Amino acid sequence: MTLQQFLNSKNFNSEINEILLNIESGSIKMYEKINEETDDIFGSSGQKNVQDEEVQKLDLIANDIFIHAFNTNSNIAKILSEENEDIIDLKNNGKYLIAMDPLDGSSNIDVNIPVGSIFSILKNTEDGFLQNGANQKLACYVIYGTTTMMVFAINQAAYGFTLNTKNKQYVLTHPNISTPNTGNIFSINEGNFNSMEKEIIEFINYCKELNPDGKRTHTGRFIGSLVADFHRNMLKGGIFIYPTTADRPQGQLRLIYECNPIAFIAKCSGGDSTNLTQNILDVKPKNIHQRTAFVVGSKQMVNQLLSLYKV
Ligand code: AFP
Repeated sequence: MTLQQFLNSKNFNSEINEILLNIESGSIKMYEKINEETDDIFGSSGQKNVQDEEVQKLDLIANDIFIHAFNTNSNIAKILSEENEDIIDLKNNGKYLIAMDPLDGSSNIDVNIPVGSIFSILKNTEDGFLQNGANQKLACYVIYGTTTMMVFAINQAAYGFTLNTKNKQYVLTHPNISTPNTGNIFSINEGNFNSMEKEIIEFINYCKELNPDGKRTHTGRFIGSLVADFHRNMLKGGIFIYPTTADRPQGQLRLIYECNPIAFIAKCSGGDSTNLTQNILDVKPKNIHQRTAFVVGSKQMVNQLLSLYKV
């Protein structure tokens, strides 16, 4: 079943369908850029973004592609992008807001590791982008990996579509994604080990414990590309942790356009998320590029980590 056929078979509202088709067309352009054109996609653009991070050439390409894709949609009032300090006002009374990280994990482009695009869709209310993640109407990511996949969550369910690269159609390959309640994967950058909270260290040590036969109980996987790390854990069962650290006292990941959409997809597939104080989806953002500590994954593993904070 193609994405279009799937949308015809559901009764999501037509505005949501249109946004999904915008993401579809933008992501196919991204696929073509990365896999078929390959000219001028590597390396730094020489610019820094609002967070003082180096902007890669493909970051700018992705930003332009998706802004262009949404620009034509009169249902979208504003776009918030990781690559733009200010909100982009499309100057219409559209009912929806889009927050996006057009290219997550861009430091991985030059070494051929999967990257992704992340989208959060909110109603256009007077709070603007400063709404709890629980208010999201739709959350979506695209992973450009060994295959290109579009995963989205709506109405409490999560779906995955894989791009057939011959006819450039997304095909439903993962209907009603359900994440395992527990798993054996833990994903964390252990380079931060010595500046993490003691509870996180305790959890990592627990993951490294051996069973009575002397075999490992967990496996460590961290690729440094949130979408790829989350996607694997969602399908196989596991936990992703990016806590506050000495280098990143507020956390590394952005609440509105990285953590919220990923947390929403996790919830709709049966997983859970937290900033280690409260559920990520209940956090009221204070500013548009806010960072946060982020834990997401299989319910039982998230609960186990949180239980260490209660002792
Ligand atoms: P970029 O989008 O700036 O490349 O950042 C990627 C990311 O936010 C996320 O995808 C990773 O989980 C995380 O950074 C990796 O960061 P560390 O290098 O600090 O582990």
